Amino acid sequence: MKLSVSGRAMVSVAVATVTLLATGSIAGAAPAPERAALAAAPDLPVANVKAHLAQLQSIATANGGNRAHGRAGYTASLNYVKGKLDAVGFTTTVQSFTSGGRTGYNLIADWPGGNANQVIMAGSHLDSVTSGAGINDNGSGSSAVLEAALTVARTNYQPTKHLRFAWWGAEELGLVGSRYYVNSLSSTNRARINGYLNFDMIGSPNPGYFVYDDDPAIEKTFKDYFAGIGVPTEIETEGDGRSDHAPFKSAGVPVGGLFSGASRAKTAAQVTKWGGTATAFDRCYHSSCDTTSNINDTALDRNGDALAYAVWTLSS
Ligand code: DTR
Ligand code: ZN
Ligand code: ZN
Repeated sequence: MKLSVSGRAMVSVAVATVTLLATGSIAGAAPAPERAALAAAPDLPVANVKAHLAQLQSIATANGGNRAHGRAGYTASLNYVKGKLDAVGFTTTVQSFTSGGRTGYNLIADWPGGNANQVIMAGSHLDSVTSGAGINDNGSGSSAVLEAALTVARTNYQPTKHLRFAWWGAEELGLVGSRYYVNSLSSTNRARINGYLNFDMIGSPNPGYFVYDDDPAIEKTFKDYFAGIGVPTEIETEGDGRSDHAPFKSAGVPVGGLFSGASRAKTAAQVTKWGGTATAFDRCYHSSCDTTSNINDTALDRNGDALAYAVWTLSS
């Protein structure tokens, strides 16, 4: 399937400078509760997120059973997401790269407006492994980020900062797409990014609620949200370097994100905390059974709403 844009694509990133605080924290990040007062984030309709997952499942089923880098299922997934965003006023850019002898694509979507010198990004990888549809890994993150972007448009949210959303290619080959994007930014454009929020596996069937402990302000924003709904969280400890926030962190961009668990087993203490069973958080990790039946709706709902809360709070 052809991309709905020419294969040749450039990243167009606004040009200005921004100074990150010495601590690397988000410039001007007030304590989350105050910011939350400024930006009442809307609820992200989980039914809409699940509808995107159903589309990604159909795409995988129609394209050899996967949505992997360099395959028709990935291109169809990108065209689905891009079509939704183009229809509601986002400025989209498709960035191409090669990996493993195949062409890969990142999709970048800018919401017009906001201070170009202070960019808040939310992203997720759109590719699956070759063995399956990749609905939890990572249709869950991609669909929640898409629904957050569509909610920005639907509510005509006009934040102080500039909002940019991204769907990465070839994460499963080693964070290839996100690293290509970061390395393609000028130092000026990179410094403009106040924060990057990553969402990779947020609907695991036996879920845990893990918050990345990288940037303190971003971490606190997520923890405030979950405290507000009475859901305990833990620090994400297995992910350093294991998802698309890593290239941003290496470049000095404040990062954060959410994770509901992969092949590791939930401990007895975590079962007491979160329910579920003392088995893998996601027994279908990188397997053919990672389909639409491999999703916990409550985890998808809670993490999607936390995503929206963080985007609204950190961009207000
Ligand atoms: N590397 C991711 C899955 C993954 C494993 N541990 C973490 C921690 C934080 C985010 C993601 C992950 C993948 O297979 O796509
Ligand atoms: Zn994976
Ligand atoms: Zn993943």
